[in-house]
Amino acid sequence: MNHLILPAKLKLVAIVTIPFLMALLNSTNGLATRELEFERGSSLSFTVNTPADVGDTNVGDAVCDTDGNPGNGSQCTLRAAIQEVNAVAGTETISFDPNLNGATITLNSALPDLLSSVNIVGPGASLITIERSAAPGTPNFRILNIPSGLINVSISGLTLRNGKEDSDGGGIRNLGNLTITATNISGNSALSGGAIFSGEHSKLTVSNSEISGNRTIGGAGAGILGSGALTISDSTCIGVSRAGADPTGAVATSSRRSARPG
Ligand SMILES: [Ca+2]
Ligand SMILES: [Ca+2]
Repeated sequence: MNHLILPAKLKLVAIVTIPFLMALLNSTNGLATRELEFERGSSLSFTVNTPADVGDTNVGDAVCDTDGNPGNGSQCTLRAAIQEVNAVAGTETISFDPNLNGATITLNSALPDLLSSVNIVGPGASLITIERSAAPGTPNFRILNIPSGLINVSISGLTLRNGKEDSDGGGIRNLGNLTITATNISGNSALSGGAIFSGEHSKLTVSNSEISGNRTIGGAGAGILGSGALTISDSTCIGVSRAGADPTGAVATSSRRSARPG
């Protein structure tokens, strides 16, 4: 390493000035970082503590609460948590109160699309189920929709069931970057991509999960139809066709994707 030989006076100026400039730089960087964090939104966390399916009463206040009364604590539903997640940028977390273990969250209408990066952390596929209601007259809708290529979503430790969609992706439609871990996706149906449809420019990673008993209504991929990057590891993926007898379409990639591997 080369050392500059400076006159004594210049050395003194350097000793005094450089730490000052470094301190100023650090301070400016810190300010810039904090401003950036504010712009991006903080990493908020919401804990679902009721299986009810009602919306937040004051969306955007960073409090997941459905009864309009902050004085009695938060009555936080999955629907309300997603509404609050969508109200801020950044990467938020939705988790589930242990008191909900064993519960089924029954949806009577489609949840809001996921519009902000979020980690949805369940306690285990056998402990929390999120399902489209099986009641007669319930409209067709999928369980989760990720319509933007700009967001990252992870889902773990949940069962997603009984989604029904007239187009692609009965359980989940992913146009972003989706990671699914230790999750069971079953009993969903769609025109194609019975459990999951993942779009051409999207990324889907599935590990330690079971995708079974999903079906298509004439299209490909009774389990998964993936057109973008697709990684499946340590998972079971079994699909059934409309006839209920053909498991060959459990995972399908589009012909366009097949023609351009990698
Ligand atoms: Ca709120
Ligand atoms: Ca409340």
